[in-house]
Amino acid sequence: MFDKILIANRGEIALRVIRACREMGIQSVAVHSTADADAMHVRMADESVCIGPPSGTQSYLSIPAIISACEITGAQAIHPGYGFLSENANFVQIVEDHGLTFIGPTAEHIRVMGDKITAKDTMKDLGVPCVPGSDGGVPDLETAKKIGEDIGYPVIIKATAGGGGRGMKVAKTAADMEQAFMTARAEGKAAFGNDEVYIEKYLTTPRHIEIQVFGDGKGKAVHLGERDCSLQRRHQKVFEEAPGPCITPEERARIGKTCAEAVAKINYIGAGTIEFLYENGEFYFIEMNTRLQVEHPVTESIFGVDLVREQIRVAEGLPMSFSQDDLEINGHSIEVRINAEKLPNFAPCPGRITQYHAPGGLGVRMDSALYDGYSIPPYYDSLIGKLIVHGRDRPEALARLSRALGELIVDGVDTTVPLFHALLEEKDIHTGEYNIHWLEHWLETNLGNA
Ligand code: MV4
Repeated sequence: MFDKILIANRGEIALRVIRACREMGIQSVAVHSTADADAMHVRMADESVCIGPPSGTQSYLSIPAIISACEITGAQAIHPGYGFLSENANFVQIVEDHGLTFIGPTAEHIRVMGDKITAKDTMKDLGVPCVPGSDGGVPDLETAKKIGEDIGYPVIIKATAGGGGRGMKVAKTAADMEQAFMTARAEGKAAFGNDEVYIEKYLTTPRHIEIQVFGDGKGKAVHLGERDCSLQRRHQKVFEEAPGPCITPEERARIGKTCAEAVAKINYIGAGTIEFLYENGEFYFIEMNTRLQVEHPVTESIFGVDLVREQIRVAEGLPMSFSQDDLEINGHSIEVRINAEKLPNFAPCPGRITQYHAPGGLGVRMDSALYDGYSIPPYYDSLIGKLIVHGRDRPEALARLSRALGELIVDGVDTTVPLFHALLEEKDIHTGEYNIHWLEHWLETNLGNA
């Protein structure tokens, strides 16, 4: 059993992990940059260590500083949260080499899924349905053109080291192939030092549906249904919900079983998310994320489980506290991301919070590290809170979201709250009829967003 866990992160996710630790009787260690000395995660943890100057590279991403903080405090395990070092296979290796436990998957699983070509190969072999496309990497333009003719245009060229929308180029017709292929390669090389690319049929109007999986690392795994995260802007999710408004119980059971069996077969440990594009009733695998995701609370809400607690349990070698048959969906949950950003262009808006009041009441969860008088530093991402609501059904969740947004007070900086009030006036949001392009189209039409 762990007595003490170090959280290699900041903001709301650091609080999320500290809370799970406290409920389990485990001591928590916060790490922080000099810019975060007054941050809520530092106040809430049992102990804290300053690990460097403001820049993420020199603090939350500094492997020597974080390992040293473990040695100084006697923490036996590290929870990485999301972002920062959460999907860094090299970090996991170093953590283990120091006799510490990484609360998350193995370095090998992170490596395999971090390379999108090996991820897709692996999933395909495990029986997970994938987008039709090239068989592995595409070495040159000539081969790319041949594949384009074979699978038919439009196609998308993706950098294998990319993901989350970086290093992707669409070729609408054969005439676009040269430009798209060369650009995707160059972007992969420049951003990740890897120019390997692969090609897929471009799906024009899919939804983003992701399956939450969880493994014990010993061949047992479950799925916790899907989240629909189609409402995104520039590959940043803004509104997520579970269950997906367009997914039937039969579809869920089928794709969920496929995903759970796949990760069981590779002895996956901890939380994982298998991302799909969903179009015309079919699922197409695109990527797997080997971390706890920002939007995990919507899954927790409908299944009534604590995913962080389970992560810690399996990292300790304990079994998960539930099996597939124990998992039953109760109602509907929606999360909105409250960012310190100024509309219409979502410009980051750091600054001092003059007043903060969190909403409450039945079915309302506010995960945030804000407090009255807190100054949001300009060095990190702009997520300042997640409002998660739960209702017996989707209409009740939407009504509760509107009510809770009305109670929320964040004064002193601009936030994305007005966006959500406006979205809740939209018929398509109430009917659930949206796809991955809906939000960007809406922003252009309604806010004149670039
Ligand atoms: C695609 C696609 C259409 N067809 N792949 C964007 C991020 C990365 N995770 C995968 N992405 C896409 N891959 C094929 N074969 C469209 C996207 C895409 C997208 C996906 C999910 C959510 C929002 C998106 C916005 C634009 C493009």
